[in-house]
Amino acid sequence: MRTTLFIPTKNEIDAVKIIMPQIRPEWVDEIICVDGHSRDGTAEWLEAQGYRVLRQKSDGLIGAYWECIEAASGDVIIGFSPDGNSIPETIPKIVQKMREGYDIVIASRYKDGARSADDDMVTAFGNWMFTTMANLLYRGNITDLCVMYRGFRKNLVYELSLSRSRHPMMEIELMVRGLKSGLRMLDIPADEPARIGGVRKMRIFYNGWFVLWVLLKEVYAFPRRKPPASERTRRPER
Ligand SMILES: Nc1nc2c(ncn2[C@@H]2O[C@H](COP(=O)(O)OP(=O)(O)O)[C@@H](O)[C@H]2O)c(=O)[nH]1
Ligand SMILES: [Mg+2]
Repeated sequence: MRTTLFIPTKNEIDAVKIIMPQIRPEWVDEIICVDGHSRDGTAEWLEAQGYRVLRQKSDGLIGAYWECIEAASGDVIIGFSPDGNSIPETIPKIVQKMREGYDIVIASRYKDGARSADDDMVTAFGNWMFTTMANLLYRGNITDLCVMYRGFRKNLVYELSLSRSRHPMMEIELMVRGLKSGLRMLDIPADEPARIGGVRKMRIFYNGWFVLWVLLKEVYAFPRRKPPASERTRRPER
Protein backbone atom coordinates (compact mmCIF):
# COMPACT_ATOMS: atom_id res chain seq x y z
CA MET A 1 0.00 0.00 0.00
CA ARG A 2 1.46 3.35 -1.08
CA THR A 3 0.33 6.58 0.56
CA THR A 4 0.11 10.08 -0.91
CA LEU A 5 -0.32 13.14 1.31
CA PHE A 6 -2.29 15.91 -0.39
CA ILE A 7 -1.28 19.42 0.71
CA PRO A 8 -3.43 22.21 -0.79
CA THR A 9 -2.14 25.76 -0.39
CA LYS A 10 -3.40 29.20 -1.25
CA ASN A 11 -1.52 32.03 0.47
CA GLU A 12 -0.48 30.02 3.55
CA ILE A 13 3.14 31.15 3.94
CA ASP A 14 3.01 31.70 7.73
CA ALA A 15 1.44 28.31 8.40
CA VAL A 16 3.49 26.15 6.01
CA LYS A 17 6.74 27.39 7.55
CA ILE A 18 5.59 26.05 10.92
CA ILE A 19 3.58 22.98 9.91
CA MET A 20 5.52 21.41 7.02
CA PRO A 21 8.71 20.76 9.07
CA GLN A 22 6.52 18.80 11.54
CA ILE A 23 5.58 16.26 8.84
CA ARG A 24 8.08 13.41 8.92
CA PRO A 25 8.89 12.17 5.40
CA GLU A 26 8.86 8.52 6.54
CA TRP A 27 5.17 8.73 7.49
CA VAL A 28 4.03 8.60 3.85
CA ASP A 29 5.44 7.49 0.51
CA GLU A 30 4.76 10.74 -1.31
CA ILE A 31 3.83 14.34 -0.57
CA ILE A 32 2.14 16.39 -3.29
CA CYS A 33 1.53 20.09 -2.70
CA VAL A 34 -0.96 21.75 -5.03
CA ASP A 35 -0.72 25.51 -4.97
CA GLY A 36 -3.63 27.68 -6.06
CA HIS A 37 -1.82 30.77 -7.39
CA SER A 38 -0.44 31.95 -4.04
CA ARG A 39 0.88 35.49 -4.13
CA ASP A 40 2.76 35.34 -0.83
CA GLY A 41 5.61 33.03 -1.90
CA THR A 42 4.06 29.81 -0.50
CA ALA A 43 4.84 27.75 -3.63
CA GLU A 44 8.39 29.11 -3.91
CA TRP A 45 9.10 28.39 -0.24
CA LEU A 46 7.80 24.81 -0.56
CA GLU A 47 9.90 24.24 -3.68
CA ALA A 48 12.99 25.64 -1.96
CA GLN A 49 12.48 23.05 0.79
CA GLY A 50 12.41 20.31 -1.85
CA TYR A 51 8.68 19.58 -1.89
CA ARG A 52 6.96 18.61 -5.11
CA VAL A 53 4.59 21.46 -5.96
CA LEU A 54 1.95 21.34 -8.68
CA ARG A 55 0.90 24.78 -9.84
CA GLN A 56 -2.85 24.45 -9.97
CA LYS A 57 -4.47 24.71 -13.41
CA SER A 58 -8.08 24.18 -12.32
CA ASP A 59 -10.30 26.15 -9.93
CA GLY A 60 -10.79 25.84 -6.20
CA LEU A 61 -9.87 23.32 -3.56
CA ILE A 62 -11.71 20.50 -5.32
CA GLY A 63 -9.84 21.18 -8.55
CA ALA A 64 -6.61 20.93 -6.55
CA TYR A 65 -7.82 17.64 -5.07
CA TRP A 66 -8.37 16.12 -8.52
CA GLU A 67 -4.99 17.33 -9.77
CA CYS A 68 -3.36 15.58 -6.82
CA ILE A 69 -5.38 12.39 -7.30
CA GLU A 70 -4.42 12.22 -10.96
CA ALA A 71 -0.73 12.83 -10.25
CA ALA A 72 -0.56 10.53 -7.22
CA SER A 73 1.26 7.21 -7.22
CA GLY A 74 -0.35 6.22 -3.93
CA ASP A 75 -3.20 3.78 -3.41
CA VAL A 76 -4.29 5.87 -0.46
CA ILE A 77 -4.78 9.64 -0.44
CA ILE A 78 -4.71 11.64 2.80
CA GLY A 79 -6.09 15.19 2.70
CA PHE A 80 -4.16 17.51 4.99
CA SER A 81 -4.71 21.21 5.66
CA PRO A 82 -1.30 22.87 6.07
CA ASP A 83 -2.91 26.00 7.55
CA GLY A 84 -2.62 24.79 11.16
CA ASN A 85 -6.04 23.09 11.24
CA SER A 86 -4.61 19.56 10.90
CA ILE A 87 -2.34 18.02 13.56
CA PRO A 88 0.59 16.30 11.81
CA GLU A 89 0.87 13.47 14.39
CA THR A 90 -2.48 12.10 13.22
CA ILE A 91 -1.00 11.19 9.81
CA PRO A 92 0.69 7.93 10.96
CA LYS A 93 -2.48 6.98 12.86
CA ILE A 94 -4.53 7.31 9.67
CA VAL A 95 -1.94 5.32 7.70
CA GLN A 96 -1.97 2.57 10.35
CA LYS A 97 -5.76 2.22 10.18
CA MET A 98 -5.76 2.22 6.36
CA ARG A 99 -3.21 -0.62 6.51
CA GLU A 100 -5.62 -2.50 8.78
CA GLY A 101 -8.04 -2.53 5.86
CA TYR A 102 -10.36 0.44 6.29
CA ASP A 103 -11.58 2.19 3.12
CA ILE A 104 -11.95 5.64 4.71
CA VAL A 105 -10.37 6.90 7.96
CA ILE A 106 -11.60 10.26 9.24
CA ALA A 107 -9.71 12.55 11.64
CA SER A 108 -12.84 13.58 13.51
CA ARG A 109 -13.09 16.90 15.32
CA TYR A 110 -16.11 15.68 17.27
CA LYS A 111 -15.23 12.22 18.54
CA ASP A 112 -14.37 11.31 22.14
CA GLY A 113 -13.82 14.84 23.38
CA ALA A 114 -11.81 16.09 20.40
CA ARG A 115 -12.23 19.84 19.95
CA SER A 116 -12.16 22.34 17.12
CA ALA A 117 -10.58 25.71 17.83
CA ASP A 118 -11.52 26.80 14.30
CA ASP A 119 -15.30 26.39 14.73
CA ASP A 120 -17.61 29.31 15.34
CA MET A 121 -21.29 28.93 16.24
CA VAL A 122 -22.33 28.66 12.61
CA THR A 123 -19.76 26.05 11.52
CA ALA A 124 -20.22 24.03 14.73
CA PHE A 125 -23.98 23.87 14.18
CA GLY A 126 -23.63 23.22 10.44
CA ASN A 127 -21.16 20.38 10.97
CA TRP A 128 -23.42 18.80 13.61
CA MET A 129 -26.52 19.17 11.47
CA PHE A 130 -24.98 17.77 8.27
CA THR A 131 -23.33 14.84 10.08
CA THR A 132 -26.61 14.00 11.83
CA MET A 133 -28.47 14.16 8.51
CA ALA A 134 -25.93 11.83 6.87
CA ASN A 135 -26.29 9.32 9.71
CA LEU A 136 -30.09 9.41 9.63
CA LEU A 137 -30.47 9.28 5.84
CA TYR A 138 -27.73 6.73 5.19
CA ARG A 139 -27.65 4.72 8.43
CA GLY A 140 -24.18 5.69 9.53
CA ASN A 141 -22.54 6.49 12.82
CA ILE A 142 -19.83 8.86 11.68
CA THR A 143 -18.99 11.89 13.80
CA ASP A 144 -17.52 14.33 11.24
CA LEU A 145 -18.91 14.45 7.70
CA CYS A 146 -17.15 17.55 6.44
CA VAL A 147 -13.57 17.55 7.72
CA MET A 148 -10.98 17.45 4.96
CA TYR A 149 -8.50 15.54 7.11
CA ARG A 150 -9.14 11.93 6.12
CA GLY A 151 -7.50 9.04 4.30
CA PHE A 152 -9.27 7.04 1.61
CA ARG A 153 -8.50 4.43 -1.01
CA LYS A 154 -7.78 6.39 -4.17
CA ASN A 155 -9.75 4.02 -6.39
CA LEU A 156 -12.93 4.99 -4.57
CA VAL A 157 -13.09 8.19 -6.60
CA TYR A 158 -13.56 6.02 -9.71
CA GLU A 159 -15.49 3.11 -8.15
CA LEU A 160 -18.02 5.54 -6.67
CA SER A 161 -18.04 7.78 -9.80
CA LEU A 162 -17.43 10.90 -7.70
CA SER A 163 -18.39 14.28 -9.13
CA ARG A 164 -15.82 16.16 -11.22
CA SER A 165 -17.59 19.42 -10.46
CA ARG A 166 -15.43 22.27 -9.17
CA HIS A 167 -18.12 22.86 -6.56
CA PRO A 168 -17.51 21.20 -3.19
CA MET A 169 -19.41 17.95 -3.76
CA MET A 170 -16.78 15.27 -4.33
CA GLU A 171 -15.75 14.83 -0.70
CA ILE A 172 -19.32 14.64 0.58
CA GLU A 173 -20.23 12.15 -2.16
CA LEU A 174 -17.26 10.05 -1.04
CA MET A 175 -18.66 9.94 2.49
CA VAL A 176 -22.31 9.42 1.58
CA ARG A 177 -21.66 6.84 -1.14
CA GLY A 178 -19.22 5.16 1.26
CA LEU A 179 -22.05 4.80 3.78
CA LYS A 180 -24.49 3.62 1.12
CA SER A 181 -22.02 1.05 -0.22
CA GLY A 182 -21.27 -0.34 3.23
CA LEU A 183 -17.58 0.56 3.07
CA ARG A 184 -15.38 0.12 6.12
CA MET A 185 -15.25 3.62 7.57
CA LEU A 186 -13.63 4.62 10.84
CA ASP A 187 -13.31 7.91 12.68
CA ILE A 188 -10.47 8.57 15.05
CA PRO A 189 -10.48 11.62 17.34
CA ALA A 190 -8.23 14.55 16.33
CA ASP A 191 -8.36 18.11 17.63
CA GLU A 192 -8.49 20.94 15.10
CA PRO A 193 -6.19 23.75 16.26
CA ALA A 194 -6.75 27.33 15.13
CA ARG A 195 -5.41 28.31 11.73
CA ILE A 196 -2.00 30.03 11.66
CA GLY A 197 -1.96 33.37 9.84
CA GLY A 198 -3.67 33.78 6.49
CA VAL A 199 -7.42 33.79 5.98
CA ARG A 200 -10.03 31.05 5.59
CA LYS A 201 -10.94 30.50 1.94
CA MET A 202 -13.88 28.21 2.65
CA ARG A 203 -17.15 30.13 2.14
CA ILE A 204 -19.52 28.86 4.79
CA PHE A 205 -22.88 29.27 3.06
CA TYR A 206 -21.62 28.36 -0.39
CA ASN A 207 -20.06 25.14 0.94
CA GLY A 208 -23.03 24.46 3.21
CA TRP A 209 -25.42 24.67 0.29
CA PHE A 210 -23.50 22.04 -1.69
CA VAL A 211 -23.24 19.73 1.33
CA LEU A 212 -27.02 19.94 1.76
CA TRP A 213 -27.57 19.38 -1.96
CA VAL A 214 -25.42 16.23 -1.98
CA LEU A 215 -27.12 14.87 1.15
CA LEU A 216 -30.52 15.24 -0.51
CA LYS A 217 -29.74 14.25 -4.10
CA GLU A 218 -27.97 11.09 -2.95
CA VAL A 219 -31.27 9.67 -1.71
CA TYR A 220 -31.91 8.96 -5.41
CA ALA A 221 -28.60 9.39 -7.17
CA PHE A 222 -26.36 6.42 -6.41
CA PRO A 223 -26.22 3.54 -6.96
CA ARG A 224 -28.41 3.88 -9.99
CA ARG A 225 -31.70 2.05 -9.79
CA LYS A 226 -31.60 -1.56 -10.93
CA PRO A 227 -32.80 -2.01 -14.52
CA PRO A 228 -36.40 -3.22 -14.78
CA ALA A 229 -36.97 -6.97 -14.47
CA SER A 230 -37.58 -7.37 -18.20
CA GLU A 231 -34.09 -6.07 -18.96
CA ARG A 232 -32.48 -8.03 -16.20
CA THR A 233 -33.69 -11.39 -17.47
CA ARG A 234 -32.86 -10.68 -21.11
CA ARG A 235 -30.06 -12.99 -22.27
CA PRO A 236 -26.83 -11.43 -23.45
CA GLU A 237 -26.65 -11.41 -27.24
CA ARG A 238 -24.13 -13.74 -28.76
N1 LIG B 1 -4.59 24.72 -4.12
C1 LIG B 1 -5.61 25.32 -3.51
N2 LIG B 1 -5.71 25.29 -2.16
C2 LIG B 1 -6.77 25.88 -1.58
C3 LIG B 1 -7.79 26.54 -2.31
N3 LIG B 1 -8.71 27.01 -1.45
C4 LIG B 1 -8.29 26.67 -0.21
N4 LIG B 1 -7.11 26.00 -0.27
C5 LIG B 1 -6.32 25.45 0.85
O1 LIG B 1 -7.07 24.43 1.47
C6 LIG B 1 -6.84 24.40 2.88
C7 LIG B 1 -8.17 24.50 3.63
O2 LIG B 1 -8.77 25.74 3.33
P1 LIG B 1 -9.51 26.65 4.41
O3 LIG B 1 -10.01 27.86 3.71
O4 LIG B 1 -8.66 26.85 5.60
O5 LIG B 1 -10.77 25.78 4.77
P2 LIG B 1 -11.27 25.27 6.18
O6 LIG B 1 -10.09 24.90 6.99
O7 LIG B 1 -12.10 24.08 5.77
O8 LIG B 1 -12.07 26.37 6.77
C8 LIG B 1 -5.90 25.58 3.15
O9 LIG B 1 -4.58 25.12 3.25
C9 LIG B 1 -6.07 26.48 1.93
O10 LIG B 1 -4.93 27.25 1.64
C10 LIG B 1 -7.64 26.57 -3.76
O11 LIG B 1 -8.47 27.12 -4.50
N5 LIG B 1 -6.54 25.94 -4.29
MG1 LIG C 1 -8.45 25.72 7.36
